[in-house]
Amino acid sequence: MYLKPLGLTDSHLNYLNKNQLSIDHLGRIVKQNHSKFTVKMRFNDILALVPGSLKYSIKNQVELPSVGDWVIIKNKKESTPYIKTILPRKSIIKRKNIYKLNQEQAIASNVDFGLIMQDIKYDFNLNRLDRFLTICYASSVIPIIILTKIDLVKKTTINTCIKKITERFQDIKILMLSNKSLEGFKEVKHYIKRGKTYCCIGSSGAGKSSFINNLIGEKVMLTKSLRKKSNKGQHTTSHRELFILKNSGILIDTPGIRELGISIPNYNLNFTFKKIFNIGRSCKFSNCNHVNEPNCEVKNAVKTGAIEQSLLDNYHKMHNELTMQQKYKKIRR
Ligand SMILES: Nc1nc2c(ncn2[C@@H]2O[C@H](COP(=O)(O)OP(=O)(O)OP(=O)(O)O)[C@@H](O)[C@H]2O)c(=O)[nH]1
Ligand SMILES: [Mg+2]
Ligand SMILES: [Zn+2]
Repeated sequence: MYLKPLGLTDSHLNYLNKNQLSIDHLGRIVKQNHSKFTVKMRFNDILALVPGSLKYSIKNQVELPSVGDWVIIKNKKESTPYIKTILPRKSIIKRKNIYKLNQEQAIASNVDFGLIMQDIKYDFNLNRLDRFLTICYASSVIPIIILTKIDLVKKTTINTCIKKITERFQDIKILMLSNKSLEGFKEVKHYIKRGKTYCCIGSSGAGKSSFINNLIGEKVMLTKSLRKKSNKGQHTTSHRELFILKNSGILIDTPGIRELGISIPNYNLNFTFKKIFNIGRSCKFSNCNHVNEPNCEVKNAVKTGAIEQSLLDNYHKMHNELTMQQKYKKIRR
């Protein structure tokens, strides 16, 4: 197989040229299972390991190879192929490592679009959208919101949800679909472009794996019904995997995220909370926290209804979380 459908670009070829490397050693990680990586190369797939030298030379877990990375493989024809180098990443979707709090964890690399998926019936939540959007913006990934399971709700519910999202975020594409009736797939397919990489993120049970199965037209990922009592997903997908759609884009499935720890510098919140950021520029103090400072235009906007109280509340919550994290990082240094 040639590498173009896998997302190969001129920048990868330039890197090879500059470093006098052969394209025969280049591949893209399509699957990770513990310490083993499946790497798609020009003519075949190989199973590669990460050598100790790479593991011990890194400062942060996020520097370890992840699904979506372009890598150089050594010992390709021998029994122990290994990942020698990771090519510079165009983007990296990452989250807080829930086991090592001062570290980050890569979800997927070299992603162009983040498909934020929410089950419209049981999972619709604006505050959670804020978090997923922040992850996308902090990763240099363009977000697209996909509401799933529209077969389970009335048209009026769909319209209300769309209205709530568009009131909060003005310039984000919103798509909706049903994995059961396949309504909405025609439009979704229109947004999936050849050679571009799309990463599905969202809570467990949102329908990420069902979506990928439907796009591929075959059951490549296992799916499971929601838990009866809580209507929450069962954390069915436990690994990340990349799929190439025929004559179309590249899709990455990820496990549903349990605790959405964000791990980014504060300024990135300005993209998610653009409304607050724009109005906040007129506050009396340039470093206004919009809590109880005098002449705070953001607080005024809440009074007039131009900014929703719930938006400001979530901004404060996420802002405080990030500030605490920065302090914690400084202490650990
Ligand atoms: N009615 C309906 N059910 C859906 C839809 N999409 C997914 N489901 C069901 O919801 C359940 C969870 O779907 P999955 O595709 O496994 O969800 P997931 O996001 O991959 O979940 P994790 O792998 O746990 O993160 C399954 O029983 C699906 O059949 C939809 O559009 N409509
Ligand atoms: Mg899944
Ligand atoms: Zn203010």
